[in-house]
Parts: sequence; structure tokens; C-alpha cells
Amino acid sequence: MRIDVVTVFPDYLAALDLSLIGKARQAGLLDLRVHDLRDWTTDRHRTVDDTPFGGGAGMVMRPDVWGTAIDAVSGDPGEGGAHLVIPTPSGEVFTQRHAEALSHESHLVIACGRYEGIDARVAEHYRGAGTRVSELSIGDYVLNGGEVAALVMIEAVGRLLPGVVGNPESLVEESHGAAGLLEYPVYTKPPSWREHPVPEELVSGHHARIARWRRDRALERTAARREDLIARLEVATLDKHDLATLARWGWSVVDGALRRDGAGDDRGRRDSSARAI
Ligand code: 6GU
Repeated sequence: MRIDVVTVFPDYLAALDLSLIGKARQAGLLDLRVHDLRDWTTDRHRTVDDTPFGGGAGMVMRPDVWGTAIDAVSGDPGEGGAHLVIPTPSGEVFTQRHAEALSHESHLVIACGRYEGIDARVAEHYRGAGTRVSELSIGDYVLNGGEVAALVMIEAVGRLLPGVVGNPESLVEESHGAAGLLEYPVYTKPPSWREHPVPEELVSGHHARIARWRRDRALERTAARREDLIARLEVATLDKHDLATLARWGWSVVDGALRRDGAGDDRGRRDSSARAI
């Protein structure tokens, strides 16, 4: 995969030389190129922004500079062209599903805005020209620019590329995978640490018992921390034991879908919250 990042702070992306993504680049699995947007300015002051039409605070990034930059790094649109990613707090929220979809692309261009964002005509223009354009936010909080979001997306996408993660099995059970649950808690040596023993199921050697324990902890954790994920579970993928675990957290099946029990009864939840999840 090739990824071109355009930014006014190329140094922000220096972290991509490190760790797994750095290795993927060295191994030739990821062709990552970081560009300074100001290389495409034409004035003496290398201006990339201006005041907003309609008034208001802050500055908006100019579409002419962005257009020249994106054209220069996108390659030939006839050959499929690049998928344009614009990190912005007003985008769709970036999830593992977006990471998976983007990992199947051959070329991404990530346009990192600063200030109050990029002139809206840029996304509009490339969409109109048939380019795939994704405006994506990494969560409901405000950053000063798209660079940290680009780092997040490149790491999430990059680790899904074939050969980047050494053991592909580690991609299977982790949080936000296909099961739609958070990951179960994990433990290693020593077997007892500061009076905290490792749960006995995990040292039992019984494969089925371990699997059941992990599944229950994943369900409980998700129920405690992410009700939105429980509500989206496919009932057909849950066994009787799963439903019993969820019932203890106040969830039952109504008309084929999971529903939180009403009447504000959260006793089960409080009881379970009292122990480690
Ligand atoms: Cl992608 N950009 C900015 N500036 N702030 C954000 C964001 C992106 N995602 C969440 N907050």
C-alpha cells in the first residue's frame, strides 16, 4: 500500500519511523510519503490559509493550495486513483470497519487540515470527480489538526496489511473485531502478584473452560463499558450461556433484539461492577 500524507507539520509524523509501522516501511510493505503542504504554495510567505467567508473566528485552509498538492500526490485517476482521506472532527467516526475497508485500498492520500479546517470545496470537488473521499473523525473531542488523527488511522490500517503483524491470530480476538465485543482481560507471570492471583480458570488447562471464562469476561466488560456495542449484537450469534451472562447485566431479548431491562433496575449491574471487569 502507498500512503501520501500532506501536512504543514511533516515532523508530526516522525513517529511512523518507529515500531511495527516503521518495520513495515523498511520491509517495503508500506510506501509512506510525508509532504509539506507549503511546497505547493506560490507566494513569498508560503500562505496556506485565509479568513473565512461569512466571518467568524480562525482561519480556513485555501482550496487552491490543497488542490495542487492533492493532484500532485494522487497519481493517475484513470488507474483507480487514490482514496482521499480528510481527518476532521466533523467527519464520520473512524472505526475498525473503516480501517478494514481502507486496508484494501492500494493508495491513500491523507490531507491533514489545521486551523478551522479545509475549504469545503476540496472534498466536494474530488467527490464530484469520482474520487473516493472519506471525511473521518477519531472521536468526540477537538484536536488542533488532523496530524494525530492521521497517525491513528495509519497505525490502525497499517497493522491490517498482510505481513505487518507477525502473528495474524492476534488480530482475531481483539477488541472491535468481528465478535463486536471488547477483549477479555489478559494475564501473564507471575501467577500471583501483590496478593492478586491469576483467575484459576486460566491455569486449569481446560480449553473449553478457558474459552467460556474469556467469553463471559468479554460480555461483562462490554456490558459495563459499552452498552452501545451490546445493543448492536446479533442475537443469533449468542448462546444460552451468553444470554444468561447478559441477563445478569440487565439485558434481555425483546422482539429478537437485545434490550436493557427497564424500571431503572440496575442492581445486577452494580453488583457486577463491584468486582473487576
Ligand atoms: Cl480528525 N481532527 C481534529 N482537528 N480534531 C479531531 C479529529 C480530527 N477527530 C477528533 N477530533
